[in-house]
Amino acid sequence: MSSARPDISEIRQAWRDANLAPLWENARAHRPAPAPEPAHLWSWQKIRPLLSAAIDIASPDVVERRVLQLVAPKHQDEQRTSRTLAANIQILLPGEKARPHRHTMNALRFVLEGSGAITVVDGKPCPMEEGDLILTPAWTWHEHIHEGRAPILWLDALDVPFQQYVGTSAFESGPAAQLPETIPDAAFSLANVVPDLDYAAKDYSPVFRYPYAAAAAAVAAAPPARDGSRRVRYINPLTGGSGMAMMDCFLVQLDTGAFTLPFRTTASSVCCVVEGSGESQIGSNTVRWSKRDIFTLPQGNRIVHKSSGGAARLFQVSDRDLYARLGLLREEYGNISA
Ligand code: 1HN
Repeated sequence: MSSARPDISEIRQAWRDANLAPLWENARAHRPAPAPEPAHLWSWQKIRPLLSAAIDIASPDVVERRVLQLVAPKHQDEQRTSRTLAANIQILLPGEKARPHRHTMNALRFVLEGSGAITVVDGKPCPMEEGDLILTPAWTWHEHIHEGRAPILWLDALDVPFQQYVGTSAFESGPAAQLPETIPDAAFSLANVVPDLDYAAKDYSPVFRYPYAAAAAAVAAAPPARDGSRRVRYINPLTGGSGMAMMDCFLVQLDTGAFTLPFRTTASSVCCVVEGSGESQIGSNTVRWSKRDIFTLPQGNRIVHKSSGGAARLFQVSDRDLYARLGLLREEYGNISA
């Protein structure tokens, strides 16, 4: 008697029981990359009243932070803004405080509306005025205190999705028993003179605050970058590298009427309109934007920006430097098919 042919359903069950799976039936294997994810716009005019609604519903006396997450349609399940970044809006009323804590996730604050708050980072008070960028890097203690006269709203951007993926998220409530040493900002008051210290000591900028007026003056004077926009990068003055390991920030100026050269990158960004209005072609979508709007530039899309009316300025937070250090950054300029 010849031996019976093996029964395929029995083999499948045996594979499952042994935690084995045939690669040739995996829909993701050996396929071209999926089409780039579409850009998403949060129009300030539309979301501003919805942000106000959080004021009565959540108080920082009770919840850790009064924050609404900007969840991109493609990332609903993970509640994130892009593959690596979580962008949120935080609101604080005059007299309110958001208590101190620290976490392994890097975070930044970019002020959208209001003034008069401070973020205290490892004991250093960082004033928050419109357009200011404040870093609260990995494992630094931070709290927010608002002594202004009107609500303040800022964009929070964090590397939460990336750190969840790599399994490094940790959190600790304050107050801090002991604060690490910091370097006074006065030691960095001249851009081309910095303290002579061990560069490798920390992988984030020792200066946490980047005031808008100075950044805006710098970008206005910057020569055009490869795509034709004027761009400045928010760096760590000790290394010339990105301000924090996982988030790389830029201020972009689009001069009146000019189009940028088409650009495509494997990195993703979240943009926030600081001044002016305009439109961006992002893949097959056209996003029309004005002051305080927030939109995504998901990886792989062909991107062209244009200001309408006068010059426009965009704040951009990206995972560009992270991808570059991992050997994953690919960038193209010019003749790119949509
Ligand atoms: C956080 O620590 C803050 O400190 C805001 O203001 C938003 C979202 C996820 C995890 C930590 C803050 C956050 C956050």
